[in-house]
Amino acid sequence: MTKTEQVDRRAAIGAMAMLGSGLAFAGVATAGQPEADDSLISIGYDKATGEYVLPPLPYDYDALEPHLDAQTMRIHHDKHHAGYVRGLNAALAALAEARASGDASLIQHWTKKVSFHGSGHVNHTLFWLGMAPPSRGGGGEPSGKLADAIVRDFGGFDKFSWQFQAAAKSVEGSGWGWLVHEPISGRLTVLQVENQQKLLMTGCVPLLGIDVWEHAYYLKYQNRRSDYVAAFMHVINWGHVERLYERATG
Ligand code: MN3
Repeated sequence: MTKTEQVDRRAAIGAMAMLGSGLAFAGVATAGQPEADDSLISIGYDKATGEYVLPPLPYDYDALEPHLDAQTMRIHHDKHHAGYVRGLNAALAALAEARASGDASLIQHWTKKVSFHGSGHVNHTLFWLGMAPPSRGGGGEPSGKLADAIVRDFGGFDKFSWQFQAAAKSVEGSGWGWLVHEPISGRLTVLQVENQQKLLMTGCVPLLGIDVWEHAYYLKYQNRRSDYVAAFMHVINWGHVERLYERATG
């Protein structure tokens, strides 16, 4: 890797941290192997090679059945998420070349690609970690500080659940529903993100996201996005979301 590429990577990491929240994609001991306590977010980057990497699914492809089917999980993780990782690494290399060439339109093109693929990588990494099979703690309701904050900011878990699902169901086109921590006010809020990153509020820390691109549900649910969103609620890994919240609020 050239020095320029290294600088670009650092810049991109910084940009993703702002965009995505202060998530540091660092601290990977071995590609694909989560470190003990930091399995939350640090598994998408390999410091040794300086490349972003596809983190392994933290459970089997069929572990979220019947809510999320194995075929969808396999294609979504192995093909779609892998495509974002590949796209991000490629876009950063192309961006370095564009900068060296001084071609402003190419720089603009590849900068947008870094934002899109980089956000796709962050989103999917958090998406997998935000779910767990019911036999391993998926579903139910949060506890602790996060539960208190949900009562404070939404009026109760049921009201949060309704708002989160309503937001996810009504994203226009492809996108995400996110529960985020807004650090200026210290409040929780729900955002609708289009594509991978549009309509995100800068600085917000993503805690829980549901992918509502059709590739996330169409094989099993076809046009019934509402049913998919309702099913997702049964596999939320609230323990993971609570850890992200505690980290964000220190
Ligand atoms: Mn997806």
